[in-house]
Amino acid sequence: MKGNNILVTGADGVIGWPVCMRLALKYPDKTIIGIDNNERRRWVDECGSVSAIPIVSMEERCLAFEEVTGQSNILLIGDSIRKSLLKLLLSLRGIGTVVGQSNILLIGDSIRKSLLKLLLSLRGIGTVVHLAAQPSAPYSMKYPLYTLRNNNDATLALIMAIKEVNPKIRLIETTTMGIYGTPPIEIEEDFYVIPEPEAFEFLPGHEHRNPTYAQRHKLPLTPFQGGSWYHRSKSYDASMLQFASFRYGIPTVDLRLGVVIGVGTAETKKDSRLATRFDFDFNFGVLANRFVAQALTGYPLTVYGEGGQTRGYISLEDTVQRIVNAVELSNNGYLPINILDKCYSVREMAQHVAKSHYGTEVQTVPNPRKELEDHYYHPSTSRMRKLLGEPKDSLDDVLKDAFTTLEPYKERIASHKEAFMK
Ligand code: USQ
Repeated sequence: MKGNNILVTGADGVIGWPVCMRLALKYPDKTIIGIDNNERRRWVDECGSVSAIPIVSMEERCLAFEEVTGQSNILLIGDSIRKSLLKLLLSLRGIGTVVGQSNILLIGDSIRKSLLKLLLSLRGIGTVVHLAAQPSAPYSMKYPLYTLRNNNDATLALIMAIKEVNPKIRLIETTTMGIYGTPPIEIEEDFYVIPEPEAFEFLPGHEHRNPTYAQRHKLPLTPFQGGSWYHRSKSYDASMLQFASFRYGIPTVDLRLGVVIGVGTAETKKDSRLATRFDFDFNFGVLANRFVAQALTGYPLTVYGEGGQTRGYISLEDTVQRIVNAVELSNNGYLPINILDKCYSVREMAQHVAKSHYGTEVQTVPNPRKELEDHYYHPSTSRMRKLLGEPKDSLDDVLKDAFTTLEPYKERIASHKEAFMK
């Protein structure tokens, strides 16, 4: 792997924290620098919910990781340290006037970019794993501007910082399968080749039969069919990544994640202080996770509308491993990879969960989202399987593990069950 250390953005997130730990264990000689603005904790709190599994602060996580593994190569930078870095930056740049500490974070993108540049250069970073985002579709429909600014500004600031510091820094971002929407065609991980019109076969010339014809008529597979502002923000990110890779030569991997489910990974289970969050509320809980939390508290599973909405699912454990494996890829240009294992409709997922937990009721609720409720969904995963390995966890493994792990937190979930539908 080129470069030295690894920067992980969104290091306090469901996926970010276990990714930091696995990278730290895999690369004991590298420092894993995780940054996070702690917003996920605030969003869920604002929605009147909590993580079903209690989580400790970023600082405590770091200390616990060191205590449990004997390794001290994770450096987590939360808001307060970010402020310190900004102050450092302001002094390095000889800025004369600072209007009070609380104003520092309100300064716009150029400072954010400068801060990132400082971080990238001072710490000798060779790879950036960009996971930071506001990831909820329903929350994004309430706060579109916030979501776009939060997600797209950060990605652009990161791209420009990399371009200016060292365009050889590898950039890995998790976007989403949702950028494709639910198209009535196979979702390839590659470019879409415009089919040759049959009629042309009979025309003189046949230039279109030359291989360059096919190359010229390849289009990126329409990444603009997402069904929420969140999904759209990731389409814009994918477009920026592709452009930046082409324009500045940044080696980029775009991991298009399906719905990530489950309660933890090998590392999060080593100690309760290493746990990652588990959300079940209307905005931040994802389908299977919500269903497990609902089943445990005797709340009927909430199938929206006809329940034919089909998505690709993958366990948190398998997701973390695919992201960590992506660090070793050696692509030069822009490489999109679909990350999911199997597809299920909402109805099928409800049946699986109900079967795993005796006595669970399934109810149909009017769909609070605008989406197709019965549709074709066939994503390709061959590139993931070839380059990043086969996922290992079955849906039954994930559900069983979730039921066992969450059992002690039933009361905690039950005391927030109004958050299931608001
Ligand atoms: N759904 C229900 N009942 C519920 C919750 C959801 O029927 O109680 C339905 C939704 O309407 C949707 C499907 O289940 O049709 C999946 O919903 P979700 O909340 O699990 O997933 P989604 O909103 O698509 O977003 C999640 C993550 C997002 C990630 C995305 C991958 O929040 O960050 O990018 O999954 S994907 O779905 O492939 O786009």
